Amino acid sequence: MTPPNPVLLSATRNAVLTLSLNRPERLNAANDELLFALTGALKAAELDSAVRVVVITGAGRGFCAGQDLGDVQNREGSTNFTEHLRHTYIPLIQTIRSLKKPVITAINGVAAGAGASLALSGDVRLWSDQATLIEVFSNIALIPDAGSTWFLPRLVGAARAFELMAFAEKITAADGLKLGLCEQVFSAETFADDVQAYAERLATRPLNALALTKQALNFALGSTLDAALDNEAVLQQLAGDHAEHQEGVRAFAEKRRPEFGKF
Ligand code: LHQ
Repeated sequence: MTPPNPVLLSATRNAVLTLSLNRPERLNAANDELLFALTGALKAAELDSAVRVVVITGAGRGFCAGQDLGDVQNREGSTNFTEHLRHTYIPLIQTIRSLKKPVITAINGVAAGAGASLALSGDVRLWSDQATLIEVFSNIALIPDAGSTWFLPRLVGAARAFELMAFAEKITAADGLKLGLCEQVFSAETFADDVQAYAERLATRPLNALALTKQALNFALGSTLDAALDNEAVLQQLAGDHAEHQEGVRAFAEKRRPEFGKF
């Protein structure tokens, strides 16, 4: 049975599954329940043929303020950070990065700490003009985790990433766009509708090819050029053997728009 106030809200419209972190009074700071619910919902989305694109966003004025610090304080004894990360954030970020469907992180407000890592983990990052991102960890003398040390230097370079992390600088939407932390910025007033429209547009694209594109990019980010070239050749076979490809070629010959949605 669904609890009266679930930590994660879920709604599917026109093949777009929107997962909203729902602890708005704490700016959606994450506790174990929320992290497990989000990871579980993403895994279920992979198997659900009605879902072609997943959006992760936040309820209320925040996206995610990172780990719920009250939750950490309430644990008895010293926190086992390593085990906690291995059981919660690591499977979450791995699930997003390996999901065979595009994941959009829709940053409606502040994304801080592990919430910033989550914001950066999407295949597409859409920000409201009110969104901010803060690598806030050093304010409590922790190191960036949940993938921030991997995502951020690849986007802005190691030295800029270090500076943002060392001073826990607040990055506004305008700066986020300049730095390459997001693909689009939408007005806060129309944010949910703009995100839905973007996601629906993405849902019309060839899903098998996009899943393989994501796999190829993930691989290439950690490989040599030679290895990436060869991996492309292997994955291209999987794309070319799929019915989507036949549809794309047929549509081109017939001078019509391809209908990828049926695959
Ligand atoms: C919060 C939180 C929060 C609880 C706002 N927890 N209540 C991984 C594994 C294991 C352990 C440790 O950490 C990690 C990774 C991490 O994520 S570490 C980083 C943890 N996050 C933070 O340190 C962020 C703390 N929050 C803030 O710095 C500010 O709240 C930000 C900059 C996010 C937003 O500032 P404001 O817009 O001024 O909002 P606010 O501070 O007034 O917060 C609103 C409410 O949300 C407030 O509650 P209250 O009852 O006073 O209204 C905050 O206490 C609560 N809240 N973040 N992480």
